[in-house]
Amino acid sequence: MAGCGGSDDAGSSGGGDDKITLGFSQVGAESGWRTANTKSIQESAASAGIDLKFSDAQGKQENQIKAIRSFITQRVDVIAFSPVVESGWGTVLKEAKDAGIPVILTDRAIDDPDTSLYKTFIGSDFVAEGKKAGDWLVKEYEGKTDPVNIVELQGTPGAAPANDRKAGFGDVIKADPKFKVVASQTGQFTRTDGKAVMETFLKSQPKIDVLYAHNDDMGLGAIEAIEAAGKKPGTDIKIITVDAVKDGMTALSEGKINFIVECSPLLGPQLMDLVKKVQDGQTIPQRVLTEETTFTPEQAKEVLADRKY
Ligand code: GYE
Repeated sequence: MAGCGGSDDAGSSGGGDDKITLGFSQVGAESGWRTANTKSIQESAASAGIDLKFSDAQGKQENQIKAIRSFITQRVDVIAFSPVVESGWGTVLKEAKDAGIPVILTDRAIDDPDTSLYKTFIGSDFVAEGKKAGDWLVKEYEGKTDPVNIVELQGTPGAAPANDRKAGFGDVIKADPKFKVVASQTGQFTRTDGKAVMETFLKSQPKIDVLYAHNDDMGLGAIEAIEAAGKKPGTDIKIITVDAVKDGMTALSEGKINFIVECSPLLGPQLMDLVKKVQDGQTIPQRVLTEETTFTPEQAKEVLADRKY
């Protein structure tokens, strides 16, 4: 198993000490958000005195399923994971349940209707994030009647934040027919793909007014493509992204991005708290929502110096 980052006293769970062992399966390292999320989880496990077995799935569901099975075999106390896609978790989570190991969903949801497969889901409301992006756009073009051509860079296909950010945004803009999503494709939440797909959009679309990218990294990649095409990001093409990581906030403060919807990756402290409560047999809420805001370029300038990630 590709485990690293935790302590190396493998197999100690259930042994002499009363340290909680947490098996955590991470999506990968696709974005600035993910890197900050991993750091938050590793640091807060260390300071909470939790023995973390960390596994990086490199973007593959099959690796996550393998990691979860390995955590079950190792008899960890609690399993937490950030599901790369929404579907296909029933079998392995049933195995964890049968083994009596509680599971916590972190960051991303699953679509299984059986909520007894996990104790809680901690993370953002991605539909609300998409709506905030749409609300900004509606305001920005208030009173105007000309068509607004939008291109969309979607996250990983099948991932909750990709599905929900698309849905929330679409829900808001459909109220006004001047808004047209003329092209929408996945950029896999990465800078490289964001850039490559934006290049094809720029070639195939005669007029692009707005780019909506499901995360900062794809938006940052797209900015490179826009500049290479001799256009000014933020002016010739307005850009909305989600996350608010430092690189995104920097581009926002420079006017290259126009609006960012925040999605906080700092889930570690709350997760460790929930792990302790679950281990303790306490009842915890089925859903723990992350608190988030939005940023304009002016607001980005104010907070940029203190932005930790
Ligand atoms: O927005 C994106 C990352 O699941 C909320 O995954 C997370 C998303 C985040 O790759 O940058």
